[in-house]
Amino acid sequence: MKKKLYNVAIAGATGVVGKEFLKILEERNFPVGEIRLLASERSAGARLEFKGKEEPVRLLDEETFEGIDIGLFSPGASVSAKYAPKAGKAGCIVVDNTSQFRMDPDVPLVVPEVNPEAIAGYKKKNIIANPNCSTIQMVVALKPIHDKYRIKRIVVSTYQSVSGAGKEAMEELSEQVRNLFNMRSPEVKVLPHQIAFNCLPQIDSFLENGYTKEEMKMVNETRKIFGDDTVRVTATTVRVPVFVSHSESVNIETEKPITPQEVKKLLSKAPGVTVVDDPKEGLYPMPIDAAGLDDVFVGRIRKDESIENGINMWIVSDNLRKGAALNAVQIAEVLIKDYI
Ligand code: NAP
Ligand code: 3JM
Repeated sequence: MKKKLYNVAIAGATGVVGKEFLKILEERNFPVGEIRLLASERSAGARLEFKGKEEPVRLLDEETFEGIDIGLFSPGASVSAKYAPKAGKAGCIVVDNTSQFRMDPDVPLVVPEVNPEAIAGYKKKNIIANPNCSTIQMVVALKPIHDKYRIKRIVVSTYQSVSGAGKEAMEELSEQVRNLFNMRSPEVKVLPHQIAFNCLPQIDSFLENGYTKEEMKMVNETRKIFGDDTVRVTATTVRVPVFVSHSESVNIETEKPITPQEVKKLLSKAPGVTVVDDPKEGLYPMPIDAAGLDDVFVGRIRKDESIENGINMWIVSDNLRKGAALNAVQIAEVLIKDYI
């Protein structure tokens, strides 16, 4: 029997997430029929390689999504707001990477290792939301612990790479480093302050409550994905001068007694997780090792000695892969296997 092929559109194809989509569809041999690459007028007419062939980039503005089965979207929140519903109405199932629809009660927010069953809810709008990169890697590591010990509270601090802010932020870090080594003053264009040799405790904009939008994404998305509003979450999100992979220091308090040994055992069997935890040998997850890989890496698993049932851990993952494009392609894989 001939394998069924699916027509796929990538909105934001020329971005860092968009290019990762192309790589991952090819690597995982996703059954693509037509591939339609979409971006703004800045890139319309450019070409990108897919499966050894040069494919043209078209203007998203004129797109009707007629004949497209799956839309992988990462063109920014306001652009998704405009085009994802249009695509959905035309019968294209959109997996959207922006924050636009994540908290919409009619849109499922999915991490396939954690809540694959939620995908069934896509039919209302034909849109499925991909969570924020920092949320994804944290919930992949915490879900097995929550299921067994019930997590009451999560305190997370992130160390997020510049690729999370797109291609221009990556160029900004390179340029600032070059300028500083050449005795020139670094230029600040995309990120709120100099990022070279610095840390910025601001990702996305500030809200009335003193938190950033990125921090509140971690709070609200975690609860929606766990389907549990009683989990208390508090976050501090920080941009660091790393190109790819986000790191997180995560502290959890559980209802049931828990030990680091139990957590290590549980996580070494967990889907999508690799435990790297041998401090005597200097082994723990680091962004340079996780970049380009699929798993969520967990180490520094130890008891929080300040409370009764507490654990500290260090979670690292490639934000462009599991944190964005890979998670979305995994959702599309479940869609074609179980739904369409
Ligand atoms: P990027 O490298 O700056 O790329 C942005 C992409 O969007 C480019 O392809 C750009 O096309 C396209 N674009 C921008 N404005 C557009 C418009 N008006 N119409 C059509 N296309 C437009 O950014 P990125 O890192 O790939 O991230 C893109 C978006 O994905 C983010 O804004 C965010 O919402 C989301 N994101 C999600 C996650 C996640 O799910 N975890 C992680 C990172 C990012 P041109 O080449 O024409 O400029
Ligand atoms: C990651 O256009 C925008 O406002 C996009 C900002 C953005 C987001 C977001 O809010 O969609 C940049 C980088 C994200 C995200 O994953 O939440």
